[in-house]
Amino acid sequence: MGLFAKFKAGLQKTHNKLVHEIKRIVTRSPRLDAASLEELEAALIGADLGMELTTQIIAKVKQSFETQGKDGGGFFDIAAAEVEKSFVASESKLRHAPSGLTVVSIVGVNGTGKTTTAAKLAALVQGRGEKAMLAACDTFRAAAIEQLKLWGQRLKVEVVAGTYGADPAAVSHDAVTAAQARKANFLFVDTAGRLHTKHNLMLELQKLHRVMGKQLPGAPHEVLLVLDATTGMNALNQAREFHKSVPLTGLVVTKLDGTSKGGMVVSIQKELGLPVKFIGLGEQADDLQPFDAKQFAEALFKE
Ligand SMILES: Nc1nc2c(ncn2[C@@H]2O[C@H](COP(=O)(O)OP(=O)(O)OP(=O)(O)O)[C@@H](O)[C@H]2O)c(=O)[nH]1
Ligand SMILES: [Mg+2]
Repeated sequence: MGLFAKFKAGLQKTHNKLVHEIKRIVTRSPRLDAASLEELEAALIGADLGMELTTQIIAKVKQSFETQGKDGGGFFDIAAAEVEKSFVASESKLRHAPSGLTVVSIVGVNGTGKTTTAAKLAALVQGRGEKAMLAACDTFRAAAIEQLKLWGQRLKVEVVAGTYGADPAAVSHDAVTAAQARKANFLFVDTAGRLHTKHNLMLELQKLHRVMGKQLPGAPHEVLLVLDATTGMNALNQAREFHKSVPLTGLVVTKLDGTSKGGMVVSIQKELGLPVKFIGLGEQADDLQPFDAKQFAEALFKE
């Protein structure tokens, strides 16, 4: 499947809902009057595109209809262009250490898709011909270590693990040592799920990062917060709080295939000023895709 087809399939729910509603509104009313513009606005907000961007799209649509007359296709083109433009032109690629090992820490609340994302990222990097390793730093949740090891076996990626109850910082220390010894290009660190409101757990995460930073200056080079798209704008609060405790370098939004509110990707990066680096469009190893504003915008609106 090509990249656009992947985006399209993963964003199907959001796309269907948006396009269905917009078509209904546009074909029903003979002129694009105030009431139908209001309905269009509601449809965009319903997909979590956010107030600011929605207002912008509606203004552009109004302007275009006033100058060029009514045209249903026009709406989708305008909306896609505005969505694409709204993404901060920041680097959406995975950061690279200037030389040697790059350490990527994967953080977030419980169940958002951290472990799966760590594994998928390892697969992605390996697919580019680079060597990846995984660190099982969730020593807390039952079966977390086995879960990552299983991914490791499946992907043929080495996993460095400790025992349950071990200090995650100690495991990360061992993992960095092992990854350096094996001349790995990337080490993906799977951390335990934690609520942003649990102070002691946030301190634990700070310690984990501090220990790696002492061992390898600059590490972790990338701190990715994994957000579950199906939790909608709750994710925003999680992101703000995590960012206060451990400076984030980017976002991963997972489970977009399970929501019709995929517009949250747009509003959340706008609110936080952090780049969305990857999006999760399914449960398989190749369902994690590097974010691409153009493909994303077109998958939402184009047929
Ligand atoms: N549909 C779908 N499911 C996903 C995606 N990403 C992860 N999942 C599923 O979400 C569930 C939780 O994923 P995990 O990777 O275990 O989540 P986690 O954040 O590591 O969970 P904890 O370690 O318990 O905090 C699993 O069943 C994954 O298969 C995605 O993009 N789409
Ligand atoms: Mg996990």
